[in-house]
Amino acid sequence: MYGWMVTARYYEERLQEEYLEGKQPAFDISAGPIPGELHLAAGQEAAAAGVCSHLDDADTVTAPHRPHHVAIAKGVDLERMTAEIFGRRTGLCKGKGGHMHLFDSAVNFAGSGIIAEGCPPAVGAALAAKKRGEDSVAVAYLGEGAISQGGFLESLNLASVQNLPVLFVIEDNDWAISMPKERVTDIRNGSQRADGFDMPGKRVDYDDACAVYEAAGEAIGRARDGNGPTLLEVQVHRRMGHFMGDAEGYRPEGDSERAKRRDSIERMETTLQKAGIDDDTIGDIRDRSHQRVDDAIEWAKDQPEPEPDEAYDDVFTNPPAGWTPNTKPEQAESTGGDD
Ligand SMILES: Cc1ncc(C[n+]2csc(CCOP(=O)(O)OP(=O)(O)O)c2C)c(N)n1
Ligand SMILES: [Mg+2]
Repeated sequence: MYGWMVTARYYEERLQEEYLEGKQPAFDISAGPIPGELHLAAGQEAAAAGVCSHLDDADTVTAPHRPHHVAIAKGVDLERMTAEIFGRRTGLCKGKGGHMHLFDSAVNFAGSGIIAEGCPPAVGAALAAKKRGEDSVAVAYLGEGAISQGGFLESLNLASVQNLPVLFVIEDNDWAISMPKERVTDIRNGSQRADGFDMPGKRVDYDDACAVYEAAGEAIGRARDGNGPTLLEVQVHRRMGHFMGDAEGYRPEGDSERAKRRDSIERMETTLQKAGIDDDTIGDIRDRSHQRVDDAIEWAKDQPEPEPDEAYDDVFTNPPAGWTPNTKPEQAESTGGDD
C-alpha cells in the first residue's frame, strides 16, 4: 500500500512539472507536453490503496476526473497511462482520452470526466458478474460533491434491490471545485445516503490507509460472498487546487495548509516504523517507486504523437464532408453531429 501511495504522490509531482512547461506566463491550457486540464489527487492516496489492495485484475474499478492514485493502485499500465496523459499514440486510448479518460481493459479500469458517471457502469459490471456466477466485484469511486447526482442514487437503488457485488467509495475532500461540502447537501456525511437504500454505510473519518483497508475488506468480502453492496466514505484531503492553474481564491486562509499537514503518507510511514519495518526498507520502496515513475515518464515522452489522419478513428462521429488531415477547423463543414 505504501508503494502505491508514494508512486501516486511522486507521479503527480512529476506531472506537475511537465504540465507547467510552456503554459506560462499567461496560463495557456493547450500548450506544453500535457495539453488540457489536469486534476491531481495528492492527499487522497489512502482511499485508493486501502480499497484496491483487496482487488485483482478481474474486479472492475471506475474512477472520476481525479483518477491517477486509483489507476495506479488498480494496476493500470503506468507507461501507457502516462503516454495517454501526454497525448501519445501508444497511450491507453491512443492519446485521445487524456488524463480523465483512462481505460485499461486488461485490468478492468475505466475513468470518466463526468461526475458520478462511473456508478452505473460499475453496477453493470457487478450485475454481469452475478449473472455469470463469478465472484468478482466492482468498485465505483466518486467525490463528495457528486452524492446528489441521479446516476449515483439510481445506482445505489439498483445495486441494493438486485443485491449486487459492488462497493461505492466516496472520497470526501471537502470541496467540489470551489463549493464547500456543507452547501451541497444537508446530510452530515455522504455515507448516510446508504440509509435510504437499506445498504450498509460506513465512514472512515481520517485518511489512514490501514483503516480504509479494514473497512473495505469487510465490504468487499461481503460482496464476494453474495451479500450485496456497501457505501464507504473516506475523509481525504485536497492538497492542491481543483485543477492545475486553480488560484484557489475561494479557499479560506489556512485550509490548504491544514490539508497538507494531514499527510496520509507520513502516517503510513509511522505505521510501518511502529510495525518494525526499518527505514532502509521504507527508503527502498520509495526509491523503487520513484524510479518506476521516472522510467514511465521518460518512455512516454519518447512516444510518437498521433497522426492527423487518425483524428476520426475510434470516435463516434465521421469526418465532416470534405475533411482532410490538413483542414483547419474553421474550414470544415459541419455535419450537425448526427452521423
Ligand atoms: C455531471 C457533471 N456536472 C458537472 C461537472 C463539472 N465538474 C467537474 S469536477 C466537479 C466537482 C466535483 O467535486 P467532487 O465530486 O467532490 O470531486 P473532487 O473534484 O473534489 O475530487 C464538477 C462540478 C462534471 N464534470 N460532470
Ligand atoms: Mg470533492
